[in-house]
Parts: sequence; structure tokens; C-alpha cells
Amino acid sequence: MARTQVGIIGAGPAGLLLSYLLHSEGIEAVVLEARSREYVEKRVRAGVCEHPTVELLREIGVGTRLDAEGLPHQGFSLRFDGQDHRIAITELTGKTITVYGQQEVVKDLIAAHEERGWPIEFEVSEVALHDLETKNPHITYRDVDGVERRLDCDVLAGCDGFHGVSRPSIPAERAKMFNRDYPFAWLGVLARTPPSHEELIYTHHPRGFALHSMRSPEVTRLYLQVPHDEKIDDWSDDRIWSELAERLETSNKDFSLREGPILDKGITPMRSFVIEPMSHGRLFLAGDAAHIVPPTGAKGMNLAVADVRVLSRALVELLQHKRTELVESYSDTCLKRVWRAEHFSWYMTSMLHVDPTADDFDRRLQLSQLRYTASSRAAATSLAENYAGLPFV
Ligand code: RFL
Ligand code: PHB
Repeated sequence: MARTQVGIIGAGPAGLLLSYLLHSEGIEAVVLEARSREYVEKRVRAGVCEHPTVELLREIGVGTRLDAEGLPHQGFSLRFDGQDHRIAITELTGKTITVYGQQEVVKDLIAAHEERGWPIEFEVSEVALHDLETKNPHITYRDVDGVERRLDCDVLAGCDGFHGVSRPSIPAERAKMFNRDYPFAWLGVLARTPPSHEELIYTHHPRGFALHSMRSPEVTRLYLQVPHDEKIDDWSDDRIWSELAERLETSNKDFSLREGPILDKGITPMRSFVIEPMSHGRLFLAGDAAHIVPPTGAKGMNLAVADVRVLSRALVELLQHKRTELVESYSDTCLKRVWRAEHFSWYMTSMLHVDPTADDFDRRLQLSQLRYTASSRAAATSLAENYAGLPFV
């Protein structure tokens, strides 16, 4: 039987960063991850780190590669009716965002753990959480060799994403769930070709939403809105490129779609989800385990980072000074920012996608909102300040 102070389930950005922050304050933690190290380091997901996320990663000493390889952006475009309308984030807010892949953040955090000998157990299975309502919760699981283990803890952190085991460990009557499914999904591709434009382009087109993003000067990331039940096998590379070409067509002479070999493709459903509260007894949820936003606002990873920043401080107070105020207010503190991001992500999604259930009235409203956002400094500033990230609470 092993013991640690904080048992962390999940080695995504939330779990790894929480472990890093706790160890840095002298608190012991163990991270348990269902997948292999190779799998979590290769999983292609988020690309945009907002301003407060970058500042935090720098401040705690894991920003070296991000500073060297991340791509700072001072604006992005909204494209509709084939025309680009730039949202000048830096001019409007004084902030920048940085394009740096989530798997790079994950790699940097795993490397930092390895260097310092901080424990992460990969490829564990049958993880179960016990005694959450006591001061001595524990986790049972099988390790990579199939051996049954028990980890006794002071606190558990559920950082195991939307499909993990932590959230379902909370009795249904103790929590309220908020859910919205959208009638579309994103088909994402990673292509070995230089970006077709230096900035991100969020495109509204009658055939559906499209997004031009990137990972590096040699690698482009692109997304297409597809029906929610779409099968990836129905999308050949040729079909993907021709659909992108149609939706991204523009009068902007600085843009021409660059094609290249597709390195990765996949379909992601779109949903909004929140559980309240984000804790139960000695279990604290963080990141996608507690909330999901559709990716249009680029908020998911950033919310995960913000949660664990609040949680790490609260756990330091609890475990080093026996003060409970911050753990008691953890959920309320996070939920304020979570709901702001929920609204922003829903708003960006609604403004930019083609909703198959919409009527002509809805479509006119949508176009009006796009035109207003593109032409009003006040509307653009509101969008830019949400996008660049509101300061940590
Ligand atoms: P993760 O990254 O899902 O990590 C959870 C980890 O828990 C493990 N796990 C378990 N481990 C042990 N036992 C179990 N029973 C377990 N069950 C699961 C999993 O293997 C995994 O390693 O959650 P976390 O840390 O909360 O991080 C959240 C982010 O991953 C997510 O919000 C973002 O990727 C969302 N997102 C974006 N966020 C942004 O901030 N900016 C973006 O530009 C952005 N773009 C995106 C996105 C997500 C996307 N997809 C694929 C969902 C674009 C896309 C297409
Ligand atoms: C990405 O580059 O993967 C990306 C960028 C912006 C988003 C979502 C994803 O809103």
C-alpha cells in the first residue's frame, strides 16, 4: 500500500500542470494515466495558448521551448462573404496569444517531471476512487504490469477529461449537470505544408464553418464543420482539400490555400457541458472532467490551466497550513470563469457555424452579428478580450 498527499487521475494538461505546481510547493503527488506516454505526447488537440496561460507557463519555468518555438499572434480574421475582417487582438487589448500545440505543453511537463523524478504512472487500468467523503480517500488500480495497487491520499484530483472515471464517482444527487449538444462536429486535419496565411482565419460559409490554423512554419492545422454523425472514412484527402478550397475562397490576395500531405485527421463532436459543483468531499475536478466547451473559442486547455492554478493554491493552503477557505471556494471561484468561457465559446460557435435547424430569420441574425463584430470597435474589443483571455481570478 502506497501513500501520497494528492492522487491525480489523468496526465493531460490539467493533471500534469497540477502535479508540477504542487511538487514545486513541496507537496507530494502521483499522476495515474490510462494511456502510454507516447500516446499522450502525440495526441493532436488544442493549439492556442491564451495570454494568461503563456505567462503562467513562463513564470513557473516551463516556457523555454514555448518561447523558442511558439508562434505569437496579434490578431486573427473573421472571413465571411469571401472577405477578411481582422480582429486586432493586441491593438484592442494589449495582449497576444501564442500558437503552441497542446501536445508540446504536455511533452514539456512530462520532461520536467522526468528530470526531477516526480512520479507519473502510465498505462494504468481499472482506476476506481473510494472514500471521497472522508479525509483519507484512496484510489485502486492495476499498474502497467497488471498488479493491483492501492494509493492512499489526503486529496484526489480528477483531471481525467470528459470520459474519465472521476466525475461519475460523484453521486448524481450531489451535482447538477448542464449540457448542450450541437448538430455538427469538426473534422480536423494536420498537413505538412506551410500555413496559407500568417494568422488564424475563422470562416463562415454557406457550406459550413472552416478554420485555418497552424502548428509551425511547416505544418498547417485546418478544420471543417461536418454533420455530427459523419464518418472519417467518407473523407478522402481530395475531398477534404476541395471542401476547404470552396469554403476558404476569398478576395484576399494574401491568401492562397496551400495543400500538402495530410499527417493526421479526425472528427470531434461539439458540446458544451458543466458540472456544479466541481468538487465532492475530498475529490476536486479540473479541466475537461468538469466542463467542456466547443473548440471555436479555443478555451478548453486554457480553462484547464486556470482551474489547476486555483486548485494548487487551495491545496497548498489545506495541506501545509490546514486552512480550508480556498478549497471550500474552489468550485465557485472556477465556475465564474468557466461560465464566461462557456458563453464565449457558445457565442463564437453560433456566430460562425451553419446550423441545419436554422431558418432564414436565424441566418439574417447571424450575418448581422458577423457584420457588427467586424465593423464595431466595441464589439471587436469584447471578442478580442475574451479570446486573449481574461485575467486569472
Ligand atoms: P485531457 O487532455 O482530456 O486529459 C485527460 C487525461 O486523462 C486520461 N484518462 C485517464 N487516466 C486514468 N484513468 C482513467 N480512467 C482515465 N480516463 C482518462 C486521458 O487518457 C487523458 O490523458 O483533459 P485536460 O487535462 O482537462 O485538458 C483539456 C484539454 O485537453 C481540452 O480542453 C482541449 O484540448 C480543448 N481544445 C482546445 N483548447 C484550447 O484551449 N485551445 C484550443 O485551440 C483548443 N482546440 C481542443 C481544440 C480540443 C479539440 N478536440 C480534439 C477535443 C481542438 C480540438 C479539435
Ligand atoms: C487549433 O489550432 O487547433 C485551434 C485553433 C483555434 C481554435 C481551435 C483549435 O479555436
